Amino acid sequence: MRKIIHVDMDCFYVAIEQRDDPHLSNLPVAVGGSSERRGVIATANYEARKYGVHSAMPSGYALQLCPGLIIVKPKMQKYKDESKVIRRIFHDYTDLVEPLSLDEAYLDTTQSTQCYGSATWIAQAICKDILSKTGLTASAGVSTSKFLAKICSDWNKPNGIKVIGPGDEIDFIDKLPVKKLHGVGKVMTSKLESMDVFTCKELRKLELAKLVKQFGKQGKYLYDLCRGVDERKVSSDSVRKSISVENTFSNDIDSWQQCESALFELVSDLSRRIEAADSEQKIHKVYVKVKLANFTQHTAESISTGLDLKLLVALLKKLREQYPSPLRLLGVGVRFPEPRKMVYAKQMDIPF
Ligand code: DCP
Ligand code: MG
Repeated sequence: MRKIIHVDMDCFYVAIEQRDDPHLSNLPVAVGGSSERRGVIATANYEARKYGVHSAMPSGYALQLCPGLIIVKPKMQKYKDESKVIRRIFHDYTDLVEPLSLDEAYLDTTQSTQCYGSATWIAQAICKDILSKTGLTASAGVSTSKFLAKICSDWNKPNGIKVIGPGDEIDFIDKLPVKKLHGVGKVMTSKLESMDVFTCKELRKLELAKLVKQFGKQGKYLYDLCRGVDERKVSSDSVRKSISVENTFSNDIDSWQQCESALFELVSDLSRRIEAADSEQKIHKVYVKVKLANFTQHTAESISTGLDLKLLVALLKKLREQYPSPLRLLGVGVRFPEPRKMVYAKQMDIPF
């Protein structure tokens, strides 16, 4: 039995801006690019969310929805510094910390002895430490797997904790709407609903073969999650060989416009993942990966020291020209150089 905690800061960028500028309190605030420069919203506080403003929305549209919205320019270095403080707090409770972005991480506290080994108390202590060291609130989910811990951290947001202990998983999953499962977007939700599947309990009635036929690899993932099966470990690898993100489409995509906008979305995800890894390692290569409707997989890569969007578009174009059939999956990633092996002095002929 594992004890997994998922911690996620509340309205992270905006909360920092509001903490640092009292003029912003009680107002609808977002952090993002300016509407004149076709910027997008990075995040918005709850006052602004009431108007429908959300992450990744064009700032111009956000202002139409919420005319009083104050849009503050992002100050990434400040957010990174806060993120470091939060990570240090996580490491006070366990070495097994897997950051997902600047403001969220999984923690495996199965072996932790702090707070008498209670994951619930550890989660409470972490939120308390975060508040006292940063003045910001966090929410946490505590359960026996990553996917349940993540759903839980969202359950009582903001500034809330939810726990699903061992033995209570299936009761909770039974009532869970399928759209709450990570990776189940609008298209998949409506497909499942057309099959009369609204909750995970109903999802469990579908046979594996049927789910795989409908959704490919995602089908197996759904089959497992609605049974509470999620063996993914909390991985705190400090030396990584690569970081990548990918998306399996509910319906294969084919037009260049669809492919390009899917790539843009993935690149923005990937850049947050890289930032979250906060690694000292320098990017060495970038690559684009496609899986075609016939399940064959192809990759195009190039040497690059950064996440160069133009280059990634060119790599995607190359793959589309070579393999002009519909895409099941698109992925994008960066590779880091192999860490240099230690060379022992005795094996070398070193002059004085
Ligand atoms: N972010 C971004 N672009 C996105 C989504 C998020 O730049 N498309 C940034 C801004 C967020 C931060 O990442 O503050 C964390 O993302 P979350 O999804 O955790 O959102 P918030 O912390 O802002 O709000 P919540 O209280 O819902 O967690
Ligand atoms: Mg957050």
